[in-house]
Amino acid sequence: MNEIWNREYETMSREELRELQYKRLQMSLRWAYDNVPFYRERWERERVKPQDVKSLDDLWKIPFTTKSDFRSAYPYGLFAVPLERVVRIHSSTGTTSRPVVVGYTRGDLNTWAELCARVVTAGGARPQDVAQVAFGYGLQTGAFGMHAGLERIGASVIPASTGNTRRQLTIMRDYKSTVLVCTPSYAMYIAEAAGDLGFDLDDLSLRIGLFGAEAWTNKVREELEKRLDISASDNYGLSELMGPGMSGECIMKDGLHINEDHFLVEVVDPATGEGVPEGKEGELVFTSLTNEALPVARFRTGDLSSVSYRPCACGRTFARHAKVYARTDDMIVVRGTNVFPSQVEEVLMEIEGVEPHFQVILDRKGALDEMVVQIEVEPSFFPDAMRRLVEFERHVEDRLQEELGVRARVKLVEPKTVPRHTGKARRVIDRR
Ligand code: DLL
Repeated sequence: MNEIWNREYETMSREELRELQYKRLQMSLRWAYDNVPFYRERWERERVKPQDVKSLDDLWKIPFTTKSDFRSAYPYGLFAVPLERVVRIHSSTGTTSRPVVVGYTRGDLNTWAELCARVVTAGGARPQDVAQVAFGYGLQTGAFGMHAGLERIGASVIPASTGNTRRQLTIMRDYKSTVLVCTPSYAMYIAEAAGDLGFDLDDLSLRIGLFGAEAWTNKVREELEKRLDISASDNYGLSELMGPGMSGECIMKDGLHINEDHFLVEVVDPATGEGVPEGKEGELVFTSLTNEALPVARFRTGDLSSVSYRPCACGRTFARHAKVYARTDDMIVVRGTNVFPSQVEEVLMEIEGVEPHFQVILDRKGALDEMVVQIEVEPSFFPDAMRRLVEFERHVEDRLQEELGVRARVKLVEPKTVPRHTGKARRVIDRR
């Protein structure tokens, strides 16, 4: 089971890796400085030049890049090559403002396929697999990236795209898909809808799930593995740097190996921007080492995680980051207490009878924040006495309070009424 797509790089010694990283870093910083006026101006203002970075430890001298820099540069302001060298453009949906636009040269697409090939191999996909890609084939990066990686390893790729769950299940059953590629919340939805749509999960041939693009807990993993009878792995990435293919779990499922020969990782304190020691949680910051169209220096992802350089039993020498459970910006503040939706999920998944769908609704009643957690219970609950339901609500409220340190009102809703998503799930509605 433990195959490695590119042994030469994925198992190179840390010493060799650092040498390679430094060589590539120098080239990449120089490339950005020479070709992207944004970087040149910003770095000149900070009085730093690429040659001031004399080792990997000097990286802190380079200023951070943020999502808002991408937005101000909309659409092509951060590109380092003329459009005639760009062969693909993607963008991530701007829910609140302008979208982030990213470009790839032919060389970038080749690297992207290579890195996704590593990630899908680490997750257990093989040439004989039939891989159903249920990410949306559109502006976003998920589908095209994973598609290219799966094709590169020689799997038979089905570009099913997202939505139309009945057709999704028909394809899965009839074409005998062995690998499912999508967001964990869509996988959960597929598993759940199957029965209602007249499918028997036992008729499927799935063996592997490659899930990513949003935060999900190990409890959700267990649930997906059980319901779909698969081994599920996590993979991570973001459009600004490349899309999927930046990191992924191996069979040990103990952290996601970062493709460190193409991306330098740092973990910083989100408040101060200072580096934190190995193993400590902070915000992930990435620097691209080989991007041609869009070199990115020290991008603040907003994703909270920690990094470990301990050797992994799978043989890969690349550092691993812990599963990303939360973003600095999905933290909600309820009556002064910081709450992450992932904490709510963790509690709910431990409670017998709760379905893995919920929504947090925030309101302001007078001066006070009110937090309502809508959860679904198993259908068998409903015919039961009202008293049992009320007791159950109190029980969940108590458990949430223990974990979050703030009281939420729990509202049970009928099965299948919390909105489902075919892409990334929306867990919080803030009406304050
Ligand atoms: O979600 C790229 C991707 C597609 C990765 C398919 C994996 C699979 P964006 O739409 O730009 O790109 O969103 C990036 O999504 O900063 C994280 O907050 C979140 N995210 C992505 N993967 C994971 C993951 C794609 N495995 C943002 N776990 C990132 C937790 C994730 N969060």
